[in-house]
Amino acid sequence: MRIDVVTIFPDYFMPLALSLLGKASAAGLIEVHIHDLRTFAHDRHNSVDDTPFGGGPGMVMGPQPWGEALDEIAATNNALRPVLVVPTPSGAVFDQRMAQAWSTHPWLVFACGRYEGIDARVAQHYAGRSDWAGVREVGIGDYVLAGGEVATLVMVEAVVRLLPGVVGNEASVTDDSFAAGSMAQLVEGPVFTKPQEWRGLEVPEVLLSGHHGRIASWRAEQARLRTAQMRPELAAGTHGLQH
Ligand code: 6GU
Repeated sequence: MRIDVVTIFPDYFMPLALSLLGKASAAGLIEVHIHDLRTFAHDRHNSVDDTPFGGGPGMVMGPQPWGEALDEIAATNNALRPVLVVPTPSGAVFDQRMAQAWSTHPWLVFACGRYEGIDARVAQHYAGRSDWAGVREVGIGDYVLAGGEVATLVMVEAVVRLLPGVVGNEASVTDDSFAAGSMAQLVEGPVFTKPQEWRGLEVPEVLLSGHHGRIASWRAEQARLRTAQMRPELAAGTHGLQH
């Protein structure tokens, strides 16, 4: 998978060289390119923002540098159609299903906005371009961040760990909280490792029994209990039904 990120803060993406994502890059499973939006601005101060039409607080990122940056990125590979991801708190909320859907695309381009966001014509323009595979405006939850950079890191990590060969144990991906399949819309229950007793607390005995059937039913029940307690909206089945 190829991943491009356009941002005015390229240093935000240094964590992509670490851990799971760094290993995926080193192994050639992903190819990541970070672009500084300011290199596509042409005035003396490399400005990328301006006052909003209609008035109001804050600044809006103008369409000109975005158009040039995205066109230049797309022109580097005419064989693939990129999906444009525009992180924004006003978008649909990113979830595991989106991560799974995106993990099947060969090329994701993230456009990180700052200030009050990116001129709306940018998303509109690329949604209408047949040489692009569409535009996804998405947020990561109901709170406001200073820009799309952290949200992009979240989404990249969620997508890349689903790619074949990135996580050592494939079962640890399919059994995740929210993964499609038997555990769908449940969070995972508690996990334990050695020692068997720690500060007076014992590991649940069923986990030591070696009885795989009983262990599986216990874990399923724990997942149901934990979901009811921590995520009642999931337990009620009223979450994610719009997908
Ligand atoms: Cl994608 N951007 C910003 N600025 N705030 C957010 C967000 C994105 N998702 C949740 N809050």
